[in-house]
Amino acid sequence: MRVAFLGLGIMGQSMATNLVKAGHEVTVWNRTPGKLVEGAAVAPTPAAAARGAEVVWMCVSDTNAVQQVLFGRDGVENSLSEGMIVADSSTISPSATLDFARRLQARGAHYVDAPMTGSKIGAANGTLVFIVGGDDTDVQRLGPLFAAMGKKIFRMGETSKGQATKLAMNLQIALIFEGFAEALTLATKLGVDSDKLISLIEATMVKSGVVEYKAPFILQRDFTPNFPLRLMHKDIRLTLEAAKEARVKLPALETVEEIYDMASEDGNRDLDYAATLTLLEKWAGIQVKGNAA
Ligand code: NA7
Repeated sequence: MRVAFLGLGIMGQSMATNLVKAGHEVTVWNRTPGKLVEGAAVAPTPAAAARGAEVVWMCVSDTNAVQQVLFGRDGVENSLSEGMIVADSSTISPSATLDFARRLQARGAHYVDAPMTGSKIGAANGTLVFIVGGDDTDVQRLGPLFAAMGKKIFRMGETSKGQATKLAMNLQIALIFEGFAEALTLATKLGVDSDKLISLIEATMVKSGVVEYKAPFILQRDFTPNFPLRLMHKDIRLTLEAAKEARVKLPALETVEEIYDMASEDGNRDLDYAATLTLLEKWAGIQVKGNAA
């Protein structure tokens, strides 16, 4: 398929690469010039990338970035064509997604929200899990592209339900990780060996994919970003905004947001969100260690 891929960040770069590898005709655009994908053409603007494309796929930071890419100067809006599908893998506001979709649909284009989970490693290996909202026929048309970038798609309902679900998923990741980080901090302060604690977690109902994924990085004190703290912070804010719009109270997430505020002020924005642990360690006056460290 002829695909315009907009946004070559940590995720987008690998996703576009996998589309090329699967034989699609890809044109890429990135706000800051100079990012390339081998085998893909490069366009100077979103409008230029989208011209003649069957599908425009976005993967940019946040709601504002998607708005810019679609409706800003030289945005995708200028190159819409009847039947074109605009797919968005950024994690953004569900209510803004509905607004964007309505504006594009009024011009004959189709909109699919397809945020994903799987981090940098999933994007690189083509094993992302897509969480999708949109029309059945559109999602089916995108099938070969989903297959090139991911291992599974979950259909959550009509447009914006992918984004709504993604927020509900990241809410859990943030809280599960926070629980793990607080447990490690307390156990360390009380003299418990972290490797032994983690073995116990893995053998009991406390185990989780989040702990399994993050534990080795923490034990090696490797906080290079698989999922940067600044983006999880953004998702926490989005989730609290969506909750406010829906008149839902999320007290645990409100507290975790404060921890992310402080971890950001501490200079950890561009590290992995696992670096929130370092704040707890600082308060406790300890450092979590494992044999791998
Ligand atoms: P990154 O690595 O932070 O990349 C973000 C991308 O978004 C990058 O290409 C940025 O371009 C682009 N960006 C940021 N702001 C804008 C605006 N205003 N206009 C156009 N493009 C912009 O993020 P990830 O790849 O890890 O994640 C992307 C999304 O997937 C995000 O929503 C996650 O939560 C999930 P730059 O190179 O800075 O010019």
